[in-house]
Amino acid sequence: MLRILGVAFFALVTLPALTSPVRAEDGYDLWLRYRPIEAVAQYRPLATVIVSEGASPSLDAAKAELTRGLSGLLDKPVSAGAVADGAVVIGTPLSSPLIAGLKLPLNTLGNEGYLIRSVALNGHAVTVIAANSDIGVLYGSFAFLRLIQTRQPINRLDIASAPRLKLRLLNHWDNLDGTIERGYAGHSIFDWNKMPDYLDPRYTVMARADASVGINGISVNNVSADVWMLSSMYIGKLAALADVLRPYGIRVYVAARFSAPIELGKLKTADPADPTVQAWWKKEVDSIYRRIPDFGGFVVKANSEGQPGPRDYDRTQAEGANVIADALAPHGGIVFWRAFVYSEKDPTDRAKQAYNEFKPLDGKFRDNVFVQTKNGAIDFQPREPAHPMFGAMPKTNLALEVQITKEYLGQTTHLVYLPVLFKEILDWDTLAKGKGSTVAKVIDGSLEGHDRSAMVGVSNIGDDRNWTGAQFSQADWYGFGRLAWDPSLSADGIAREWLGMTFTNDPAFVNQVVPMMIASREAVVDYMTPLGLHHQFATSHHYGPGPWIDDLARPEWNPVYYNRADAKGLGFDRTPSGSDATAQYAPPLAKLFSGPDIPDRYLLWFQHVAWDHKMRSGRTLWDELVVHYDTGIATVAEMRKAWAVMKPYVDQQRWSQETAFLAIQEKEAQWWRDACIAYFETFSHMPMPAGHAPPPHDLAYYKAIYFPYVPGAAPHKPKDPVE
Ligand code: GCV
Repeated sequence: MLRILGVAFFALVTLPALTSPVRAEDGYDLWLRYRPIEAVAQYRPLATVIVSEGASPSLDAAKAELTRGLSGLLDKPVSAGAVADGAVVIGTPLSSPLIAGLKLPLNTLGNEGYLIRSVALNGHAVTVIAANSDIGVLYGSFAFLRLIQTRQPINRLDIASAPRLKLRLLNHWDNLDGTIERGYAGHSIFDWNKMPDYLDPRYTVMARADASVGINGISVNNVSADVWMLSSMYIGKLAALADVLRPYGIRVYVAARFSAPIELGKLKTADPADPTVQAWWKKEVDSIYRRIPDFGGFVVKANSEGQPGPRDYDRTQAEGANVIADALAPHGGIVFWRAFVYSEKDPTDRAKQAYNEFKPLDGKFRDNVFVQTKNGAIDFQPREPAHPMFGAMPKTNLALEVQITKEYLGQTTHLVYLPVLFKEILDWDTLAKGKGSTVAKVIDGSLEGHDRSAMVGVSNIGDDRNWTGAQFSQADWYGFGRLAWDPSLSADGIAREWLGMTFTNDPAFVNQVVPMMIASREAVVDYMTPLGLHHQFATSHHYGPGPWIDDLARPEWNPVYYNRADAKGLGFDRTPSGSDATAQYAPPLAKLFSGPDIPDRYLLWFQHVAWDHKMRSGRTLWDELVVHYDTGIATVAEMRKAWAVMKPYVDQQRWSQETAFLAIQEKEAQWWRDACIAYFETFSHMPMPAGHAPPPHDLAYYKAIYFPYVPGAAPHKPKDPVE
């Protein structure tokens, strides 16, 4: 057994207990593959027939999923029928007299929870999947299938589950022309040109996958929004899409452009205090609800990266959000107002700007507004301390926004299992109301007694055959949904489930691949931005390293702004002697981050540290930095080895693709390390620590690396080509 960073990789492999060769797969079926299980004989008597009284689109979806799933898993047709031994009886007390007669304790499950219980019914041993709503039944059906997919016993079940967060949303950053901002899995899945007349069957498959993990809303377009999305033409298309998603409990939302009253409404202003603007939003919203009665609401990116917003009229973020919220409120709609706001004019440390702008507005937002806050104060970096707004806005509904697409984490080919990152943030203790004031408790509403709760993930879905560009990126979509349902789940447990459903439950496989997935997150931190470094990415597309970049229009777009490398040392001084961003955290954290006890992982985020500073390990900062870069590469090398011996357990197609991707990851980890060291050594002037090789090329070589086209970046004119 190999150990890296305390993570065990099992090199001992037993051959899989397969009766037939592993069938080629392309990943299209995601974690809903429903391939026959090994022990069909044990499970078949426990799922013989599906009993469903009443009918509704969601109940029909549940029935269809159980039919598909059970028939596949048990390798025999399982269809609808009457109560018998082994029946799976689904429904609500309202739709099913059988369920009503059982008088099940459903009162704590809310509108989306479910109960799965083994009971006796009319003298037969059956499993009931019961809920207060049809969508709860659908969620329960997926959960029941998951039990079989992960080979759990199903003979004595008593499971009750309800989501801890009420709104669990994906934000698709899809442009209406089919490109995706920060999309690494092909083009947009939404084929707007053919809607509303043609609705690609993939929308239904996506809805099934979303529902299987409890995602209950999607916003369909890029937050840097195209105003056309609000036009009557596109709302008509959206209404057709909403009809497809509705049975799966998924509401549609739209990213709205703040200046829509001008561009679409032909008004002279979008000033939220202007009565004509208020009337315009009301009219627009009313007309949307006439066509989509359960429309979810809007996501708004305002006064951020060139987007229009209330500041253009000297109004606050709250005034901007509220005008839209007021239009939505009569219909039960929501505004997700993004806190990702930083100004091209404000010289304040970018990490402080959102807090500075939003904190004074605490209590000023309408109740149907969420302030949608990224996990960290900069921008979806491999590691960030939690955003200081969590815990600091007690009178505001805060939604956590994480990025499922891997803009800053190697994009398509790097295996980085994101639930580890998501958990780090959910479990982060803000200390806002004493110990245990975690981000999870902030966003589930329990810390401050809010009724509303939400978590949002920037989608990684595209029209690639395998949906997410890489097999392992499916785990990030899956894990996001599972954590939004229950933030207390472990990243390890989610990985086990997902691997079992997506590949095989063979312990020799799962026990080998789980540690590899868990280690992958720290690996990317190590080889890209160790010890609290951040935003060291190449310009615009963020693919590859660029720590030397210093010539972009805005200071905070330049990596040098964040690394602050100089002759003395490295890191951004955010202590009271620097930008004082530490003061935005609860006092004990502010003290920790400003002082000598700061954890290594956040060191260079908060402090400017001398090159020869003695670290906890006894090494100098310089040596420690190099060791981290090399540890990152070594971890990827171990991941490659671990995956290589998994060949017997995985079909050729998926195994080979991941094998190639891991090789790319290792090569690029090396590139990251070499380029960063080549740059930082021009300041440290220190020798490489013993046993660590210098970069094979000089800095000019790394600076010259240039990619004219990278997926996910905005269209642009590249530099002239070189021969
Ligand atoms: C949609 C980062 C990304 C942008 C993105 C922005 C945001 O800056 O690089 O592509 O824009 O975040 O979250 O609004």
